[in-house]
Amino acid sequence: MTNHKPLRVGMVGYAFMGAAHSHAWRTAPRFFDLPLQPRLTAVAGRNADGVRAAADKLGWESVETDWRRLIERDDIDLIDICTPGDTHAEIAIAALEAGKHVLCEKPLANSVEEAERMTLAAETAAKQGILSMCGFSYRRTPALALAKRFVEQGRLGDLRHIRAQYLQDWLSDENAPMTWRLDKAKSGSGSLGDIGAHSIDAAQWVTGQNITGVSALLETFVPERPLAGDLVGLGGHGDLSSDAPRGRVTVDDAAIFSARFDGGATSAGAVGVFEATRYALGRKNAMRLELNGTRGSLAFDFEEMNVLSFYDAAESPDAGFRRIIVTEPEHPYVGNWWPTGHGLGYEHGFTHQVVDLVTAIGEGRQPVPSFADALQVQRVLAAVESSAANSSQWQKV
Ligand code: SOE
Repeated sequence: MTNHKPLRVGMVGYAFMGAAHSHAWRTAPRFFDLPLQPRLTAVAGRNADGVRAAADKLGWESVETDWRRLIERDDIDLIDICTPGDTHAEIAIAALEAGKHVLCEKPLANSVEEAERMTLAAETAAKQGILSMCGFSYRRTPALALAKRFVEQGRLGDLRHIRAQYLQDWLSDENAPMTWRLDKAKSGSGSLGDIGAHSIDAAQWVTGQNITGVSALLETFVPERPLAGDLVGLGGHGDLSSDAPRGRVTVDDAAIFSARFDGGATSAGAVGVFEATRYALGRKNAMRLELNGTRGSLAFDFEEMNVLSFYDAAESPDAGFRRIIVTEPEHPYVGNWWPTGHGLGYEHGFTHQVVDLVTAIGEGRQPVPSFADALQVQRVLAAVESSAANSSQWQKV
């Protein structure tokens, strides 16, 4: 039974991530027993009409047109940051210093410097019981959480290869219009930080190993795109007329890098290959991870998110990969939803993220991933950019 002591949330931003987080705040206490009862107290956005409409649609009790008001209000306990990366540091640090818990969308920031300041503020606030987490939601996909369980149980043995791809295709059309995700000042980077960050966090978390160095290349295939209003969403089709004003793309369209891992607490470090792109025509949200160890292999593809493929070297070689449908009650998170075989979706990762965050806050312990965990991802992102800018030279993290 969920405790009725409220956890009053103030969310900044109400686009794609705002909608996903709102769903999670509403749904978590209805399927999981939580130590605190989330309340959708206020949502903030600069456009008064837009934020009012979002509050009505997404279920928020009140609205603000300045995020600073959320931080001033004494009826808000937690700030949920669902904005582009250029505002994460200012909002998170102000919230933590005002004694508000923080959930911040990924990537943590647009630079290592910002991420370091955020992590320092988080560690200082934690001493006063003010807690924070970064929203790498794929950790809460049951199949990836099961993959981590398999690694921890030693079912793969020592890891040799870590292979991560994140493939989308919403920029394949060269006339797809500009969005904030293509403007370095807003987004910090392109495919690398937007989707590559998920692969980096997932690979490090599932394996328990951190990346220690990379060799990378970045590519921008389409340097200019039609300006089509203040598009914040994904994809869409721009003005096809050739004389439509066009804006410069200032981020990577694709990121490719090799990596060494530190071996974690177990073994010699694994080697990794990463790829993130928005031009893999036909791949819609193929966040993939494959691990090859000395006793077995695991493979996951978010486009079949309820499945985990497992190869056990102890079985006969012709046994092939086992296709595990990750919907058994003993699988992570699944027991709180539907009978076996009835799959989950993208939104469940956000609900599980709220469950884990609220439970940690209720129990007074550090939620994961912490800002420090997200800072490690930020360091990898910076190393990839540095390597790519220096003829793909090896770059330590
Ligand atoms: C766009 O690439 C995007 O919405 C990412 O920003 C999200 O983090 C990812 O979960 C889905 O794709």
